[in-house]
Amino acid sequence: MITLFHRPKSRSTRFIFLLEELEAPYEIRAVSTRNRDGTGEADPANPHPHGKVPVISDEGEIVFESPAIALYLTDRFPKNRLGPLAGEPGRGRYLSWLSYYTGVLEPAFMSKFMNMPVPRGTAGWVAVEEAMPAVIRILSAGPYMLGERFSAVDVLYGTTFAMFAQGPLMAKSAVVEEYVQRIVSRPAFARAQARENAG
Ligand SMILES: N[C@@H](CCC(=O)N[C@@H](CS)C(=O)NCC(=O)O)C(=O)O
Repeated sequence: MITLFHRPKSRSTRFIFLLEELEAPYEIRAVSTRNRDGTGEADPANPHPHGKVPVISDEGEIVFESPAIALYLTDRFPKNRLGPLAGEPGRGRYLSWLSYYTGVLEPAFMSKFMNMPVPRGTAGWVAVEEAMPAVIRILSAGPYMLGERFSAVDVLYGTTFAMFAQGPLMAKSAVVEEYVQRIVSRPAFARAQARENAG
């Protein structure tokens, strides 16, 4: 049984979506976190080193950080083939785009949000204006980040773009909007929303 340490409407929400896609046995453990305005407190029961969510526990095996959780879960519950396993074709591409999510894409959005230039040659990430064309090139060639197959990478990217595509952080793109529609129209996405709203 997987325990998801969760705060509603946060980065942990997408892991309800992934767990639904995987048809994995899970329970949700609601925790508090600190908020952007300085209010709130980390829950002492949350094993994340900074009291953040998401975190999962697999019978005591703790995993934190979104790409690590995605990889752990798709390896652990391979039935629905949500990520190529070690030795399978596409594994390299899978690991690369998972890592790119927190190594490049999130910092790119955060730099833009904070109006911070990204120093070429020093920062490990690039500006949104460089990252998004690379992602759009991939999505123009196939419906999903790994090509024909939906994967856990799409859970991360699709839910992120669903949040940003209508805002000032991202240039409008029909390719991205169609991609978001493909992701949010999945039955597991609706089940996850219902599960979250049920509390
Ligand atoms: N790098 C982490 C980021 C996790 C994160 O920042 N989560 C936010 C919620 S969306 C949080 O827990 N914030 C509370 C805090 O910063 O103390 C991941 O991708 O899993």
